[in-house]
Amino acid sequence: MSICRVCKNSFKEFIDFGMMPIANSFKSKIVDNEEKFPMSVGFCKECKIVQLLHQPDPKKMFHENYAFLSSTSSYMKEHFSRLASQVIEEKKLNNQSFVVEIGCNDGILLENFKNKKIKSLGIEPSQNVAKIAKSKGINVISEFFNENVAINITKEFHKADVVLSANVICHIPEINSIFSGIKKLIKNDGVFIFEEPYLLDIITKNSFDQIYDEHVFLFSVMSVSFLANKHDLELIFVEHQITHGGSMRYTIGHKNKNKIDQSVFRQIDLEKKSGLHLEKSYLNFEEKIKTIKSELVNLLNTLKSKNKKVVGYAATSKSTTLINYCGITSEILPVIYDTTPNKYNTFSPGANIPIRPYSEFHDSKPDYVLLFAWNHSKEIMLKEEGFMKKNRKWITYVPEVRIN
Ligand code: JHZ
Ligand code: SAH
Ligand code: ZN
Repeated sequence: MSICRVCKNSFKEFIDFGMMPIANSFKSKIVDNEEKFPMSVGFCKECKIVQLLHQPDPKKMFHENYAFLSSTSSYMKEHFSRLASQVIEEKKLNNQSFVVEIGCNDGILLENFKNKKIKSLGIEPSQNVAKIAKSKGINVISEFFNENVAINITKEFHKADVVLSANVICHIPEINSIFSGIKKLIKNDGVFIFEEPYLLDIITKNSFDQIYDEHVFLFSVMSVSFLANKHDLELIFVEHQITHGGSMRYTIGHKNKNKIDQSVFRQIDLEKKSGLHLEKSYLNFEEKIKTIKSELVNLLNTLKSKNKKVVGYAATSKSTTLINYCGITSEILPVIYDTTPNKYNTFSPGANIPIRPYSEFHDSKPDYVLLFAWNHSKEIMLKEEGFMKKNRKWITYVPEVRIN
């Protein structure tokens, strides 16, 4: 039994993935005794949140050498540009307004506000990516956001019209401090808009590789609504997104200041119909995860015995869960190609699979390509259409193991 980070009730795990390395610890050389941490997940019946039982210290994950750069996906650039335009229009933002983003990474979202001369501030603890955002002329504080940081922002600047965050809030264990900080940071009519991988998509697509050390929570509309209420805030609007394999965008305001949109009630109904509030749904999820593992391992072993060349495409954070949970070694998968320069010539966390520059991918002439960035499959399959036609096949494992 563990204690829920949100509501302090006790909850138990439904799946144990075993010991895992830090998901984004791409290493310049193979190290003996790589540090590993237990990774198991549980469901809290009280507040309906799904969470990791243990998470490594955030300073071990987010630092001056953080491997993930937001701007590597052209689709995500368009997505965040659309989000900015939508917020500017709906909240009628102008050069008197103030926007704060929690976890701005390389500035992929805030650059859109900067271009429109709207005052903004990013909070980004990983100094290397914060530096890239700063080089774009964006104002960034390199700290971990929490309630104290929120209070300091209101003192040094002022309250915010809009606080934004994407793929960050589910990374932060001190979740109550985040929400009490938001309560203090937004103006009376201000809003907090954030988006995260959506639990219902993860369960229906069996995308268990969304579970890794950084993702301490898997949110649903039910659990976010509970969290908001606990902090005298209110979830007023939700909107599904196709990004990262299915995400939810949540809009939160001060309590009793806004009308709650039907989308919130509708989505909670759907979550209940899908059993997200029931423990047995998670036990069912566990069974499906085990099936995917055994099918993928069998497939890779069969291809190896037939001397087929299989390579990995995109050294995602998610791949660390898949590779280590399935016990995939560099003998089965000799290389992963990736477009991020700071991942070139490194070794994958745990399994030590070499990561090579994407520019070498086509020359490698694989028979099969295991797609780790399945969430960007539309963008990637379009880009590789011509290359893959030549008697090559993709291997995907979401929502099930398939050869296409
Ligand atoms: P991608 C990260 O997850 C970590 P990851 C984090 N925890 C999170 O929640 C999401 O982002 C937001 C490569 N790639 O976006 C580049 C190609 O090689 O699925 C990157 O290394 N070719 C914050 O890491 C990796 O994929 C391509 O054409 O699972 C990015 O993976 C494309 C599009 C990507 O995020
Ligand atoms: N918003 C971007 C970045 C996601 S990566 C996108 O959607 O692509 C997650 C980011 O959250 C990392 O850059 C990490 O450094 C940052 N982060 C982690 N904990 C944080 C915290 N407590 N406060 C602010 N940012 C945090
Ligand atoms: Zn709880």
